[in-house]
Amino acid sequence: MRIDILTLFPEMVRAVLGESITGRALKNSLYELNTVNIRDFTADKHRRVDDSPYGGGSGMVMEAQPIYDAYVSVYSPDAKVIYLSPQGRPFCQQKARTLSEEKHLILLCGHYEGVDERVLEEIVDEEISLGDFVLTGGEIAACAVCDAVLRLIPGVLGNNASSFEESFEDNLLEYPQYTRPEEVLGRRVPEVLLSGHHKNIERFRREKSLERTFYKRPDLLEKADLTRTDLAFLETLKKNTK
Ligand code: 4FN
Repeated sequence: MRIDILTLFPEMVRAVLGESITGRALKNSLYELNTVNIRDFTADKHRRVDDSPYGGGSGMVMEAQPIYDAYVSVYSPDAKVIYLSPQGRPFCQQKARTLSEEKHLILLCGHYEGVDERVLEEIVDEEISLGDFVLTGGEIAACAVCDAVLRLIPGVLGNNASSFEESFEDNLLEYPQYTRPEEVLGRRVPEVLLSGHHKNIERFRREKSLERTFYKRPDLLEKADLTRTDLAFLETLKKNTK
């Protein structure tokens, strides 16, 4: 996969994706990352890329021309162009999955009050939002989307990648994790995890996953892959809640 990120802050994006697992994958050429500084495409002698909005009002708007020229410089016929925007569809794991199958992504990050609508109409295939809050720019959202997409690319996570993935793809929250020592601050590891009884451990973890999802994110249960045993367990939770 090739990813081009059109941004006013290329160092910010490289700093984030250059670390940890996405950084290792970049070194190992498991994907290509190209950050494009929109300012390099300004036609203005003072290197300005923003101007005041037609119709008046406060703040500045990113001009169409530098963004369009930055886009042309990285365009390929395979490219899918994504604008990170609060107006986009909320990002989700299913979207990360489908994007991980693309050959070429071009991500556009906005700043100031936003981007001249006409360049968005011309180049954007899809708008994606990270969530309902105000950001100063689209870069952090772009990095989050890249992180979610890149870890799905074969080889990026390393060996036991597929088993790691399975645990997330059933749309349940994770069960609690514990590591040595057996007692911390007077709190012991649940006995079943020390028992070596694999069937019981599996059942304990599944029930904790279901319980957490039920109490903390009941909305996720609608999308979850549930067995009849899961549904029966959820019924006992509902009864205890009443
Ligand atoms: N944000 C809201 C309403 C109006 C404006 C904003 C806002 C950065 C260029 C967009 C924000 C949130 C999630 C990109 C927010 C995202 C952005 C994102 C983003 C500067 C213009 C702006 C009602 C959502 C609170 C600023 C709501 N995911 N404007 O944040 O780019 O991707």
